[in-house]
Amino acid sequence: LNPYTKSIYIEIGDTAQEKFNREVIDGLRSKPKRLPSKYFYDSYGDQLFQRIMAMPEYYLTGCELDIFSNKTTELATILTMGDEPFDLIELGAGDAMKSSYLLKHLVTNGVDFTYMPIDISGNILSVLNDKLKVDIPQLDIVGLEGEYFDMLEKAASLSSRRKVVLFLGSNIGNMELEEAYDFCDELYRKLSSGDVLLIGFDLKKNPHTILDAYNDKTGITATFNLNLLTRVNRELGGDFNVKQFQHYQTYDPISGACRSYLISLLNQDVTVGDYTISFTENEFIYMEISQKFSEMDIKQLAGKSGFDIIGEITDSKNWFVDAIWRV
Ligand code: AVI
Repeated sequence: LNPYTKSIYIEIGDTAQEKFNREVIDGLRSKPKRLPSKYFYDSYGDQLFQRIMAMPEYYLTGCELDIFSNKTTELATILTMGDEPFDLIELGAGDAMKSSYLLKHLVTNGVDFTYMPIDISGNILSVLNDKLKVDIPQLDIVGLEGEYFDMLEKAASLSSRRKVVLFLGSNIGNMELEEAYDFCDELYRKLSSGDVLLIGFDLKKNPHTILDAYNDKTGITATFNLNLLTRVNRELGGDFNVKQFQHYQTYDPISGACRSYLISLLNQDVTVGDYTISFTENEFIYMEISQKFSEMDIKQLAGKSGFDIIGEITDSKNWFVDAIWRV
């Protein structure tokens, strides 16, 4: 992009589809090639991720579920901090499988709060709304459809109550470390003094356990990665031959980076819209990072972005932590 084109983008504003197109083309034209994993989640990608979460190797969901279902009172005590009413905002709520334990507990105990799930998908929000209306009829719920930070501002404009923000599932791990720092920084700036963030981190552990979670023998994770090529074909006029790419997963115990790649199995040209992208045999596309953290990594992230650490709840295996930070 030359600066002139850039300013036009800013002036007109990208639609979601234009942004997807721009990020895919930029990624495929960069060296090394890469694709943003945030685009994994079309409707088939959503289904595949549900299947990943149900796989025995993918321990993350079970660990955080253990925290939410068995340490609910502890969680509620730290988050509510007395009787003051608050807004409970969940970033990327999905089906709220884990948080619904907390929601039920709070409602049963007569706590005054509004649940505000934020999701980019209006469809997911309406399914969630219908489900929660049945499961927890007394719950006060306001769904916010859009990007996290835009919707956080919206939430602040709707009410001046204290905010408790949930960011679960080690979604923070899908950001490069720099991005994770920027993200926490921005979150800190969007919140007010006394607001609380509960953020899930997958911890460093036996490298085999981690690698197996992302390299399942059934090939669901491989299909999850390859599905982005299919999505590019369908939505951006691409002609990837998915059979000519192979999923490759790595985990580095020193940095804690668990990374996925798609390897081109031969020399090939791929067309996406107006662009032709050439691959050499064995060239890779870097697809996703799922960063794993040490206690020290987490402390540094909180400290650098300005948060005070007020609590930490781990699962029974000590594999996953929900950290509680305050502004
Ligand atoms: C959503 N996110 C936290 C998942 C993870 O563990 O990084 C996405 C995922 N990628 C492959 N398997 C699961």
